Amino acid sequence: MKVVTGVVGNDIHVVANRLIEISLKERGFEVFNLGVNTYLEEFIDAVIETDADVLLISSLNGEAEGWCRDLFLYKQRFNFDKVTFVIGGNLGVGETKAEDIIPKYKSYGFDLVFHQIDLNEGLDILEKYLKEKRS
Ligand code: B12
Repeated sequence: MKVVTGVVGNDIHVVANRLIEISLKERGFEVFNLGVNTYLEEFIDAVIETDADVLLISSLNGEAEGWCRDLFLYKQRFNFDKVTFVIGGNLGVGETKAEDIIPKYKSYGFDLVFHQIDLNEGLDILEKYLKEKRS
C-alpha cells in the first residue's frame, strides 16, 4: 500500500517525520515522504500522482487546523473514495483536549485523527482500519 506523508504548513519539526517514514516502511508500506514545510495542495498533488491509498499528515507546532481545513473542498473536487486521510501529532496550540479537537478535523474530512497519541498506537489503529475497509 502506498502512503504519502509529511509535516503540514510552516511546521519544521522533522524528528517525528523521520520516525514515521521508518515505521511505515517497517510495516511494509511504500512511502512517499514529502518532509517538513509541505502545504495541503502539495499533499493532494502527490496523492494523485502516486495513486496513494493513505495520506498521513503530521503536525507538531499545533497549527495544522488552519492549513488543513480546506481538505473537504479537495474531497469534493476529486474522487478520493479509496484514500484514507490521517492526521496526528500536536493538533492544537497550548493545552487542548482531544474531545474538542478530533470532531473539528473529522469535519474537514480526516478519517483518523490522533491528538498526542503515540506513533505506534496510531499506526496499529490505521492498519486495523485499512483491513476493515478492504473487507
Ligand atoms: C526540537 C523542537 C523544536 C526544534 C525543531 C528542530 C527540527 N528541525 O525538528 C526547533 C527549536 C526548531 C523548534 C521550533 C519551534 N517549536 Co518546537 N519543539 C521541539 C521539541 C523540544 C521536541 C520535538 C521533537 O522532535 N520530539 C521528538 C519526536 C519523536 O516526538 P514528537 O515530536 O512528540 O512526535 C511524536 C508524536 O507527536 C507522534 N506523532 C507525530 N506525528 C504523528 C502523526 C500520526 C498519524 C501519529 C499517529 C502520531 C504522530 O509520534 C511521534 C513519536 O511518538 C518539542 C517539545 C517536546 N518535548 O516534544 C517542541 C514543540 C513541538 N515546539 C513547539 C513550538 C511552539 C515551536 C515554535 C513555534 C517555537 C517558536 N515560538 O518559535 C517553533 C516552530 C517552528 C516551526 N515553524 O514549526 C511546541 C508546540 C506547542 C503546541 N503544539 O501547542 C512544543 C510542544 C514545545 C512546547 N511545549 O511548547 N522546536
